[in-house]
Amino acid sequence: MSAKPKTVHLADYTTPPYLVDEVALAFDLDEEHTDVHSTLTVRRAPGTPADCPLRLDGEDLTLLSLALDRQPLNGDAYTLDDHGLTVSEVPETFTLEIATRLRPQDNTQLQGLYRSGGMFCTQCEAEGFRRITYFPDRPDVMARYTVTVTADKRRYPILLSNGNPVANGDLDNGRHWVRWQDPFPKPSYLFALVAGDLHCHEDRHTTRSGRDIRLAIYTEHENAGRTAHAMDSLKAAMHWDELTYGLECDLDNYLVVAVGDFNMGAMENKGLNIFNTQYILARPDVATDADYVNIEAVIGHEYFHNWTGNRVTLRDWFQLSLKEGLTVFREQQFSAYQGAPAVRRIQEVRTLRAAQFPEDAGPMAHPVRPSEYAEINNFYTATVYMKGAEVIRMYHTLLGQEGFRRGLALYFERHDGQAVTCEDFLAAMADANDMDLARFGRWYEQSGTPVVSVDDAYDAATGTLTLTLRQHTEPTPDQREKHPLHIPIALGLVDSEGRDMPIRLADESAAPEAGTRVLELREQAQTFTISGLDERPTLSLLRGFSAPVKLDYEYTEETLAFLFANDNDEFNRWEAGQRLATRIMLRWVEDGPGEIPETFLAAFRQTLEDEQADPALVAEALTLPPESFIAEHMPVIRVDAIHQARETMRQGLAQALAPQLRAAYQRHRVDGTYRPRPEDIGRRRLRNLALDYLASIGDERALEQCLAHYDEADNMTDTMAALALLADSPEPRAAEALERFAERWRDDPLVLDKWFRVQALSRRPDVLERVRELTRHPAFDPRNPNRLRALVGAFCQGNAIGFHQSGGEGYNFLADWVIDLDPINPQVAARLTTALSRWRRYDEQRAAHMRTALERIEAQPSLSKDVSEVVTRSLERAYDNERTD
Ligand code: B3K
Ligand code: ZN
Repeated sequence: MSAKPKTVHLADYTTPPYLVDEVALAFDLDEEHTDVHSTLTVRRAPGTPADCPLRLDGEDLTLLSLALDRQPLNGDAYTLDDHGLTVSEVPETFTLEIATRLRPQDNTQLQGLYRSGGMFCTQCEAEGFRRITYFPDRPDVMARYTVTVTADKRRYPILLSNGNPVANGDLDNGRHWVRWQDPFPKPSYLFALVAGDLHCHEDRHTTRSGRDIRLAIYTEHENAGRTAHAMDSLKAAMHWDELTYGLECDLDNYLVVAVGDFNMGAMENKGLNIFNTQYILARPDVATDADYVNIEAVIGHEYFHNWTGNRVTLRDWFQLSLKEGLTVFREQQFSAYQGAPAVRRIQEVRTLRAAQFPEDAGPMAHPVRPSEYAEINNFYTATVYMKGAEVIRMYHTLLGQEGFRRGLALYFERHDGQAVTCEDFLAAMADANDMDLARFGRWYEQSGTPVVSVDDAYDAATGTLTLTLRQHTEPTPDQREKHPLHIPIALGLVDSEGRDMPIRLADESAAPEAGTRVLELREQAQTFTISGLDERPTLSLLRGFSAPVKLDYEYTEETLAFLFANDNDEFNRWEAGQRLATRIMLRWVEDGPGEIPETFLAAFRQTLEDEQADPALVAEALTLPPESFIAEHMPVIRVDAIHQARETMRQGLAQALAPQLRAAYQRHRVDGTYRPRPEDIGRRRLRNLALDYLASIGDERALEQCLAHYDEADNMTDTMAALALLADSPEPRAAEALERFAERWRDDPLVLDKWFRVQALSRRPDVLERVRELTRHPAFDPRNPNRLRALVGAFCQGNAIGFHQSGGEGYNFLADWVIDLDPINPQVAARLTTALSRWRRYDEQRAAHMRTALERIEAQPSLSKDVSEVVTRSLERAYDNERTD
C-alpha cells in the first residue's frame, strides 16, 4: 500500500530566501538527449540569514556539472536528492551554472520538455520547470530570461521561446541556433520552448495606442489552412480587452503553437502560448459549432492571462484562482460580447452544476482557495476555475461594470510586476469602490454549495411583500464549520401580465425603475420588505444565476410554467423549465414513470411552435436537464431509475409532439455557406435537438431520418449530431455509417477523437464491450491525452448508465486503466480516478464495487502522488450526512 502523500499547507508559506534576477538558458536539442545549460544570477533576499543554504527544485534530471561564480563545485559542496539540490554555502550574490541532461522522448508525463509528433515542446505550469533544470520553481521567484535554442536545421527550422528573437546563426554541422529574450520578469511556470518543422500563419494587430504586434500561429504542416478562426479570435480578444479594460498587449511578438499531445486545453506562457490542437484547428468539415465556440473562448482565455496571471502573478499555488477564476470570468464576458449572451450564461451554469456542484458535495471538496494539497495539479478543478469565476462575477454584480473596472485598474496599479494573493485582489476591489467586502472574502475560504431558502408573505391591504432569505451550507469533509457568506440575490417581481414591477425597498421613498434589483444577503437570515405593489407578484429569484448557490423556494408547477413562458430574464425562463422538468422526473424516479403533465406538455409545445423566439434559446429551453443534475437532488443516486425517467420523458415528448418536431426540423434547415455565427449555431442546434427527440421513438422512420441527416450534412456539427444518434442504434446500417466515418477520417486525429467519443457515450447496453474493443483499435493510443479522454474519459465521466453497471464492470475497467496509465501520465490518471471518488452516493452494491476499485488502485506499489491523493481522499473522507462504512 502506498504511503499517504506529503501535504503542503497555505499556512506554512514563507517568502523565498534567494531571488533570481537573470536566467540564461541554452538548449542543445537532440533526439537522443537534450542538454540544458543554465546560468542563474542569484541574490540573497533581505532578511535571509547568511548561513541559509540554497535549495533548488529538480526532478528526473541528470546533473552534468555545477559551478558557483565559475568555480566547479565538487560533491561535498552540495547534496542531491529525488526532489532537488542543496548548496550548503553561498555568498550574498553569485552566479550558478548548472548543466543537466534530459530525455524528452521518454517524457510521457508531458510536463517539462517533451516530444509531440515531430516537435519539441514544453509545459511548465505548475511544477514542470524543475524537470528541465534545477531552479527555485515557485511563482514568487520572477526573473528575466534569455534563451538560446540549438537544433538540427532541417528537422527543426523553427526555434521559439518567450519574448523577442535577438540573434541567430548557423553552425557548420547542419545545426542552427536562435536566441530569444523576454523583456518581462516572469515566474518559471511561464517559460516555454518549441522546436519543429512548422507552418506559420502570420497576421498583425495594431493596438489603440498604435503598437504594432506580430501575431503568429504555428501548426504542423498538414494542419495549415485550419487556423483562420483561431487568428480571428485572437484579434477579437485583443480588441475586446482594449475596449473593455483598456488593457493592451505588451509584446512585439504574440506566438501560438498547436500541439497534438497536451494534458489540458492550453497554456498562457508569456508571448508563446502552447495549445492543444483541439482548441486551435477548425474548418467546417472537421470542426463542430462547439469547437468553434471553444476555440474562441480558449484563445481569449490564454490571451487575457497576459494581464491577469502574467503581468500580475501568484504568490503561491494556493492562489491559483486569483488568475484562473478572474481569467475565466473575463473569457465569459468576452464570449458574451461576441454573441448570444443568454445562451452562454445558460451553458456556463449547466457546466457549473454538472462539474462543480458535485465536486463541492464530494470527498474532493475544497474552497476556491484551497488551504492544502499534496499534488497541485489535482487542484486545477471546477471549483478553482468555475466557482472562482462565479466569485469574480459576484464582485461584478455588486460593483457594476464601472466599479469592477475601477477595482481592476487599481489592482494593476498596485501590483503590476508582482506575485500576489486573493486578499490583494479583494482589497483593490474594496478600496477602489469604498466598499466593505470583508465578509465577501469568505467565498475564498469556505467550500460547499450554500443553499438559499426563501419565504414570502404578501399583504394585499398594504401592497407589501415580505421576503425572508436564509442561507445554510452543509459541512464538507474538509471543513465542518460553515459561516454566512455575502450573497448577491438578483430579484425580479413579475406581474400577472408578465411585466417587471418596480422594486421599492422599505427605506426608500421613491420607486425605482421596473426591473431587476440585487438584494445583498449577508447574515444567516435576513428579511426584506418591498412596498408599493398593486398586485401579488411572481418571484423571479437569482436572475442570471447571480450566485453559485442552490435555491430553495416552494414554486408551484403553475408558477414555474408561468415563468417559463413570461419571465423577462432569459436565464430564469430557462431555469423555470429546468425546474419543472426536474421535478417531474424526480417524481418518476420515486414512483415509476407516468404521464407527462399537461402544463409541462403545453409549455413545451408553445415554446417549440414560437416562431418569433430565438432558436438558440428555444433549444436550450427544450433540452432536458442532464442525468447528473437530477442525481444531485437525490440522497442516494439511482442510476437506472434516473436514466429511465429521462428517456421516458424524451420519448413521451417526441411521441406527443412529433408533428411539431418535424416542422421545426424542416423550418430550421440552414442553407448556404457554413458560418459559425450565433444565428446559424442556434438553428442547427434546435434542428439537431428535434432530430434527437425524433430518434428516441426508435422506429424505422427515425433511423431513416438519422441516416439521411448524416448523408446530407455539409458540416461537422450536423454530421456528429447524426452520428451520435446512430451510435445508439443496434441496426447494421448505423454501424456501417460509423465505419464509413472512421475510414474517411482515419488520418485526422481530432476527428477520430469524435468517433471514439460518440461510441463511448452510446446508450447501447453493450457499450462497455464496444469500448473495450475500441481500446484495442490500432488508432487507440493511451499516451495521447485527447484520445484517452475521448474513449476512456468520456465513458467513465460522461456515460452514467454505461459506467455504473450494477456488477461493477465499469469500475474495474476504470481501475485497470488508472493502474496502467499512472506510470505513463499521472496527471491524466488522477483526473480519471475522480470518477470513482463519490462512491458513497450510490446504492450499497455499487458503492461496494467502487470502493473495491479504489482499494485496488491504492494497493499498487509506487503510486504517483497525483493518483494517491485522489484515492486517499476518496476513501478517507466521510460526511456527517452520509454513510461512512
Ligand atoms: N494555466 C493553464 C493550466 C495549467 C495546468 C497545469 N496542470 C491553462 C489555463 O488555465 O489557462
Ligand atoms: Zn487559465
